[in-house]
Amino acid sequence: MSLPIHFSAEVAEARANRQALVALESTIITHGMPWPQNLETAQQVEQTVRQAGATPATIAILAGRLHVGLEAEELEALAQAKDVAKVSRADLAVCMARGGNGATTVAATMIAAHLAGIEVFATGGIGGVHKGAETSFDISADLQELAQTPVTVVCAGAKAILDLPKTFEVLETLGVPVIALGQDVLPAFWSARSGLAAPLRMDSADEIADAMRMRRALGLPGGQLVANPIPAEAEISADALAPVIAQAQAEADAAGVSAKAVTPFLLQRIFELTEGRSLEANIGLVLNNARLAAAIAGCLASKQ
Ligand code: PSU
Repeated sequence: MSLPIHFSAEVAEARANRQALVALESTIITHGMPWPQNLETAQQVEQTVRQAGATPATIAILAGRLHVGLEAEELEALAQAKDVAKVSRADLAVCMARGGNGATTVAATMIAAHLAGIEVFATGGIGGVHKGAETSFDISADLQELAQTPVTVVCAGAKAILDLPKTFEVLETLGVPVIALGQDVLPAFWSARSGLAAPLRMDSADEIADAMRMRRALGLPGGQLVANPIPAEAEISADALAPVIAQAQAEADAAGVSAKAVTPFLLQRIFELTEGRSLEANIGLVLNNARLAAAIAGCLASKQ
């Protein structure tokens, strides 16, 4: 059978002209942020990518078709839709075969980006090893995807709700290069500094693009994870956030929240407990990542 894939008008044109493209995910829209900031942020992220000289391709499944790039009205509808599945590698095909609607996680967005020939993807924070994983075994499929799909993912670190040392241990085991931009420590999503040493450091989009090209030349599978620190004006300090995360985690445990529901539950509770500050930080870091991803995509396109 042929793949039910659809390109938005803007993405189709960019592909025809071999212009720089940046993939964007949709779980952050449907499960990561509340209405209406989710739509406003998604629109701003797309605009930021355009201003930085690349074409945005927001990815989602609509009525069973894999959309690479959404038209403005499709994005608006998705941001308000209920009952959109959070889709990762395991359930992507099932969602499409059933004609369903799905928001793509980092893992599923990487798969779609690669199918569409897009090498760079901007998000907020990847999934990782959850606290208590030694008993729950809750480890995001995003990590395994980074090990096998050749896309450079720009994030602001792994979300600080996770067990960060274990998350980066797993990435090392899987052979995923983790590159901090412009600093020697890894960022922690809402905070610029995690206290963990960065395995690799680079200082420009050009260097990151060169490393991606070299991976390709070596025939190595998998992508790169770029950890771009949140801008200072948007940051919440790790110390201020630690008790909030602990409370949200305790509530999730008490309520028996598990599997795919954990990350959305924690993000929503942290939003409430910080009276919206965590969302402002999240928006600031996503826009910052969109800018860097567009610059990397520009470097890759210019040297093809
Ligand atoms: N970045 C954000 N907010 C989010 C996400 C990323 O700023 O909600 C989403 C991504 O889609 C990522 C998912 O793949 O969170 C991780 O979910 P889980 O921990 O269940 O794998």
